[in-house]
Amino acid sequence: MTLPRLDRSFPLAAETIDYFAEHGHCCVRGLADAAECAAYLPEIQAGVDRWHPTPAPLADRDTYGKAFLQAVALRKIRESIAGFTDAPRFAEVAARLLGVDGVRLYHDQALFKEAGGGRTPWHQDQAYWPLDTPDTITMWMPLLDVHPDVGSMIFVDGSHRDGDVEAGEISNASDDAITASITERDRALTTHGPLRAGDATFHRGWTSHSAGPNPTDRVRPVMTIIWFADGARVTEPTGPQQRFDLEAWLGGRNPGEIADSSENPLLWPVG
Ligand SMILES: O=C(O)CCC(=O)C(=O)O
Repeated sequence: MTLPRLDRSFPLAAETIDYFAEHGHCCVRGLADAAECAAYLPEIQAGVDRWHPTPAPLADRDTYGKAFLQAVALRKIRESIAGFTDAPRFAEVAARLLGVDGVRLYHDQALFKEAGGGRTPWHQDQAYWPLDTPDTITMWMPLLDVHPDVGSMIFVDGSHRDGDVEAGEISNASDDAITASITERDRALTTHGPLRAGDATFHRGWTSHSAGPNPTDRVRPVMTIIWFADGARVTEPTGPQQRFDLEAWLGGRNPGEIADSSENPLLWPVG
């Protein structure tokens, strides 16, 4: 089967760019259409099945494990998925939201919240990333319509400006730390509500976020892509989680070097 090419440029509204700059997150409706999502879903599902051939019962998992099945680097284990992850349409939107000339891929990952799956604890993604730039961004796109009882992510408005609130990796502890920082800083929360297949939210690496549980009997299949601004350098890892990311995602580049290995292709502008 020929998969759709996702290279058509998307008309991003100036208000969306302004909203993102102010809040550290935004919603872009209709970035892909239902047919495009339907074409890639079986490929991405196959990637998830490859990572999780026999998932443990939800009751036997910790909070993070209950939140979703996580399947990383899908474009590497299934070539067809590169058509989605490397799509110029998505990378151009990422670059325009960040206000940078170019973006490189950090990695892709599917996050399938299973029927009965738990809530996603509050966390900051960039705590994991040994990069010297705050110009990092994640696209979060459901491949099927999201049920209203599940909804999309919940963001702490403006939290990208706080930088690292030292909540650490995603866990009950990060949930507690960010809950406390929301109260201390008197921050407002925003969710963009239920999304259609192909709508997407974008958030900066330091934007604190969480997601509700899945009380329905249907999986919430979401694909994510993470990019960073071209020109960023690798930093000394601050702990085991960043050491893991340094080895996994930066193609052998060392602290102090530009993060420009072949593992981190320039996806916008298109060469
Ligand atoms: O899908 C979720 O429940 C959470 C996703 C998330 O934390 C992320 O994409 O950074």
